[in-house]
Amino acid sequence: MGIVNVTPDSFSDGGLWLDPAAAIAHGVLLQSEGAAIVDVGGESTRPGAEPVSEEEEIRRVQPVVEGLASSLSGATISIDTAKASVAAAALAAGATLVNDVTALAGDPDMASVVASAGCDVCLMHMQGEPRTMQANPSYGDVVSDVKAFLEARMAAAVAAGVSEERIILDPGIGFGKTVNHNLELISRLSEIAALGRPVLLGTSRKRFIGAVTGADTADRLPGSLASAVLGLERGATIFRVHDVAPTLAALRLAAASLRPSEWKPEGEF
Ligand code: HH2
Repeated sequence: MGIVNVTPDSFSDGGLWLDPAAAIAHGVLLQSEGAAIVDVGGESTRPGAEPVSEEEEIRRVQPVVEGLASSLSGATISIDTAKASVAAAALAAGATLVNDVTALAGDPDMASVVASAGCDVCLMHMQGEPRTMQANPSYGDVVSDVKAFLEARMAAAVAAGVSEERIILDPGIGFGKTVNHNLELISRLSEIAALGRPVLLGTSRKRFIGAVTGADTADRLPGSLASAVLGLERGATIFRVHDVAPTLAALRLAAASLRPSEWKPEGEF
């Protein structure tokens, strides 16, 4: 999953793809590098980010989703939003996956938008809300707490009419978590994978990588690759990343080493 942030303030690429044509071109590039999913977001969720109105968010993402729908061949378009109206506009414009960092709990209308569209949905764990989530994150056992939350949100989604086979789960790296919480979640990701749904891991360039390696945002690719490889080994199957080509290369090598008998030349990952 390649990231296209149509925002002025995203933590690593804010302002780069605000122009719809530039955002569309970037999504096309990410697909050419091997992304199977292109995730379009119009509101930054970085710690401390200010909320964006729904009109402004739709204004940012709708032309990009529309443009990608006619420019991408075969890749899934994902909309990264917590707002039902934004999700509905993006689904109408060609998106088929709703990536909701509030796991359908942020907007009372989101579950019904997803259920009636019959689209795929990613349910992510977050403690608190972006403006304040890094103030003092605390858990009993972070992995058990995140797992219980995801299980409950999955049950709520199914109760609202979302089919279970459409659900992707995400521990929400960096969302209301200390460095240690993030490391623990990666280390024990298999416990989340045991819920039986595909697991999405979003570690790309995040702050905990800087804390461990000392690298600034622009220099966090090596740490991002290490976390993706570890995540693969522990059951993640979708990787939300800024740097698609190097991530795919690292995952290909890791996957081939984990299952040598399944590796074939020219094989699709
Ligand atoms: N992380 C970010 C945004 N959306 N969605 C999912 N499912 N999982 C994540 O880990 C995740 C996410 C934050 O990263 P980014 O989009 O690069 O920055 P920003 O929120 O500042 O736009």
